[in-house]
Amino acid sequence: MSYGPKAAERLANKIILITGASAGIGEATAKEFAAAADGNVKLILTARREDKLDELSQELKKTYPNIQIYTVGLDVSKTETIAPFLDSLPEDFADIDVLINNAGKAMGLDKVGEILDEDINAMFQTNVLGLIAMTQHVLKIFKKKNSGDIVNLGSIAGRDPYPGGSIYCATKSAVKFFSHSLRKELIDTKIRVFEVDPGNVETEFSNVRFKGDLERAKKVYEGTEPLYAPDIAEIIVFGCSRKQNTVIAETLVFSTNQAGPFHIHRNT
Ligand code: 8X3
Repeated sequence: MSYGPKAAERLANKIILITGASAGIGEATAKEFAAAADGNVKLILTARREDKLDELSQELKKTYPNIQIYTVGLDVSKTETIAPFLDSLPEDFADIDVLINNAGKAMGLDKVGEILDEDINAMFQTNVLGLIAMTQHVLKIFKKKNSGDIVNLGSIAGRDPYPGGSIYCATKSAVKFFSHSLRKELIDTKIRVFEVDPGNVETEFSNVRFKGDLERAKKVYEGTEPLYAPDIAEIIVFGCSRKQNTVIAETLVFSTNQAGPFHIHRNT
């Protein structure tokens, strides 16, 4: 999609760090930034699966020979690795302009009392503690130059909690309140904080939630036309390519046939 010449100008030469960039919304966001700026950006792509990042990097470089990409294997849940990762960025990539805090996951739909400790820890470590740690470190860079964009991926789950989602919903409401507190703290700066809250997006999300049970994952989207990763990527890039005086503070995004976590019309 084209956001027009003004958007391309506003994005030109930006250094954009995306977490969870190996698939889904992260990968789509990398592609969307590249397209919107016609390759005139520097992308720092991070995720646990480095091979996937390399594939994405090759693909983007083929389409946009001018694009600059730096890929790093990073698991944001290992919060102690975040500062060393930022410190080791090549000089050309060190002065980050945009942070897309995308890495996140849901594990299971178990009721309270039956939730595995490892699932609780995994969700909080990645969705909350990883996001907070990354933000704290990158914010130092943004404060020095009094500019920068932080996009936090929330969820409908952070607004409308549902049975079986207690931990995931708690992590996403934590993202919401962290984001809004941060925006208030930064009121006297030019640093922008965006929160994007998707509903059902057909990605690896449900495969991960149901731990590889693909049949169960497929059922989440059965009979619906869900959102796809590029639909959310467009909204992220639209936000980051607005004029400096504008912040799209929060965005709730459903597919046309969804109105709540389980309020979904299905053609079945
Ligand atoms: C994903 C949306 O409704 O499965 O963040 O929690 S939901």
